Amino acid sequence: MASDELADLTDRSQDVSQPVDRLGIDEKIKAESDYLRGTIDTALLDQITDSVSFEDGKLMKFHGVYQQDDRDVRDDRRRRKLEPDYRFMVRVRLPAGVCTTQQWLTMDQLARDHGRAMLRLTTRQTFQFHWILKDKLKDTIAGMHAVLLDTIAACGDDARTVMCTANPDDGAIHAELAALTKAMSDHVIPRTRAYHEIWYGEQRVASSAPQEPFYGPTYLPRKFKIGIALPPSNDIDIYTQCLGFVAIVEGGQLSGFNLVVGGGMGRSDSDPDTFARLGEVAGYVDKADLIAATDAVMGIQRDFGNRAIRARARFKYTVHDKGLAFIQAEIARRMGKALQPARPFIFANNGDSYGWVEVSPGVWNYTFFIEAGRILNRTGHTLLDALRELAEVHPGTFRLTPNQNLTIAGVADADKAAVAQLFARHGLGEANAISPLKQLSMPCVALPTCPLAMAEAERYLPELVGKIDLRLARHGLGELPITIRMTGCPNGCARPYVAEIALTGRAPGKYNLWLGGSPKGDRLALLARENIGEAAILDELDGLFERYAAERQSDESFGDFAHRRVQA
Ligand code: SRM
Ligand code: SF4
Repeated sequence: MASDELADLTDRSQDVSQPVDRLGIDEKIKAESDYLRGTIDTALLDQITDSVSFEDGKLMKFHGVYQQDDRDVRDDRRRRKLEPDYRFMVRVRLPAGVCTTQQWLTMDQLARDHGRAMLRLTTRQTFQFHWILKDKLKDTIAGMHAVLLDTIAACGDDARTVMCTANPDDGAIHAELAALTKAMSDHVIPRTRAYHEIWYGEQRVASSAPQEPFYGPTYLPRKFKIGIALPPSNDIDIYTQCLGFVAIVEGGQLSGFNLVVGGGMGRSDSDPDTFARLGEVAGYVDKADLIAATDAVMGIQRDFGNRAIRARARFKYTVHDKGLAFIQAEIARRMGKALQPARPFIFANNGDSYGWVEVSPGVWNYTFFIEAGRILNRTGHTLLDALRELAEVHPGTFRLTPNQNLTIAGVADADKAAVAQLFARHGLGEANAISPLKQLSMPCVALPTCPLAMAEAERYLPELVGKIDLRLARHGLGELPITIRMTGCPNGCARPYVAEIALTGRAPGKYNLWLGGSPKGDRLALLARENIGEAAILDELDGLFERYAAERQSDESFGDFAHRRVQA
């Protein structure tokens, strides 16, 4: 790297504690990428391998594309001296999880054409396609462009697709928030034309304008996550976002937002310097200042985030290391005005509102449980087909929820029965007729596609939930709502560390057991047992259920009780 480029890397940094010779490899790759172009264009044409180079793989994340391989066949292929079964995961940018029916139909078709006829709804309200072959990537991405969807910054060291409460009672406020969420998402994505050149085949045009006026050549130190919550719903788990906005509604109107800064889940079992952290309320801004506040906070992370140690590069560590007072002062300096005192708000829970909810007179939303967010046809339950059929006639929209479920939004009174009949015809009439524990269960993807998975999650949690339900029933607790989340590794993609019961993968069949998050998502769970298998998990929970049934204080949630017990 030339010395002037190295100087450029620190141009934006006012933090003198980051000498240039200690910058991580990712900083070098970004700086040398020609604003995210790398050699992706030629790598896509290379027919010798189904993979791309390490550097292009890193850069493709900024384009919403991850190189993976089928881990179920990895060992067999290695034995047969074959290269891994390389595939790509493509993640869509879908602000607020709002999807038109036209967009849904396109997603459906692309999944059928290139993604083994399945879609995955994620914990951040978007679609993932798995199993895409390298030579189908352009078709997939150009295909969604036709309905104004893209994958820009769905991953990478930039601001991800922005989340928003999916299914509040007030349809008008949701419409305003969803529009603000979309505007914010469009504002925070990279400006480089690399995406348009690589995926849409546009010609590069010479320009003297800066390619990345905000981000600069090295983007952010790490990914950055933003979400807007509309109380009393905390479905987006605002305390786990890098930057959260709590919508404040006064006199029936949206007035502004409380800022919550510095949350994050990712941690490593082997590195005690990494930890899950809850965001802190920093103050209030009027709604007109939403984008200015976002720029200020992202600017702080761009300039002060740790670019030398990637494991400490998330914004939560910047907030932790610098302190809230410093962050508040920097926001004020960058915005040219101080944050106002935070306004009161109350969260009720972090789950979804299942079933029918009337959002304005005569207009309804229907939210239903989707196991692990996986949309496909199974024998007797043809979910993919059902949603295509519905998308062909539904005049409203579909909304992806932060709990991997789906809301059919904007159903007229007169159409409710037809929607119910359609679901019944596809074997989905009883989608929500499941235990409260199952309704509040959420696994990450894990095996076989996630390269970081150490244990199963999506393929195992449903079975385990069934066994836990039997234990609950034994103690007369079958109707108890408890959030339970499972991840295949400690990274926390299902936001486990705020769940009442959480299991994070350590090794095949082995998990750490965390207990005592709150049903509102505002408290971290505590590590109760390490590296245990199913029998020990069930024993531990069974004992706790027994004590809860006998000793709980009135109205005490299971999470509150478990927190008391583990702390004691
Ligand atoms: Fe995640 C990485 C899947 C939400 C923390 N996450 C990954 C990768 C891309 C693995 C990789 O780096 O190669 C996983 C792809 C698996 C696959 O085969 O699809 C993956 N993360 C997911 C999804 C699909 C889980 C799901 O079941 O829905 C979620 C996609 C969200 C989206 O639409 O953008 C997903 N990931 C999250 C969340 C939850 C959230 O953001 O609300 C977290 C915890 C919050 C946070 O960021 O602190 C999360 N993912 C991580 C981390 C740990 C980051 C850290 O701070 O250390 C990694 C690993 C990394 O980035 O190095 C990771
Ligand atoms: Fe993969 Fe770990 Fe995220 Fe699960 S938590 S999807 S195993 S990175």
